[in-house]
Amino acid sequence: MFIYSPSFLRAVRLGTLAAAVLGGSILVACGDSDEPEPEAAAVADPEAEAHPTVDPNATPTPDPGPAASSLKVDLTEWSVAPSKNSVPAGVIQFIADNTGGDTHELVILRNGEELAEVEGLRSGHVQAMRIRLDPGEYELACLIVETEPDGTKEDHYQLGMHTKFEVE
Ligand SMILES: [Cu+2]
Repeated sequence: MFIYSPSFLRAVRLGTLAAAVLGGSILVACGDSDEPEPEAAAVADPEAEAHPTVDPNATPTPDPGPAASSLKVDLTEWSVAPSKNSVPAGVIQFIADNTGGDTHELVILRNGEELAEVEGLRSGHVQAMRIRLDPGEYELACLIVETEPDGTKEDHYQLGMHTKFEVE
């Protein structure tokens, strides 16, 4: 005799769900053998595995992996002064250090396009960001434009907050 009970139904549903999840896992595992397993990904830099060649239009990811090089970028009125003017391609850590009195930002640009930024960095604050960059010519800049009480604009870029930066 068939026993029809809520607990039996639950068991059936769970069984179906388990099968669906298992099916999904198999599909993923077979989809691309180059993809690291989720467990290994957190340790083994999934971006490096998945994208061995650097995309020139790469956008920053939550974790691009450990930085191959690191530099400090001093932001003040009115200059952007990196501790190095060139670094090797790869994951680069930029440590934005606002030593000025105003709020500044550090924007990484290539051909006028914004790739990444540390925004709204207040006086005395330090914030790091990592991004994977291809070889090429970049620009580090602060793009803040303030409007003074008398209506005049204070354009940080125009006042000198930009510099060339090379990735080799
Ligand atoms: Cu600024």
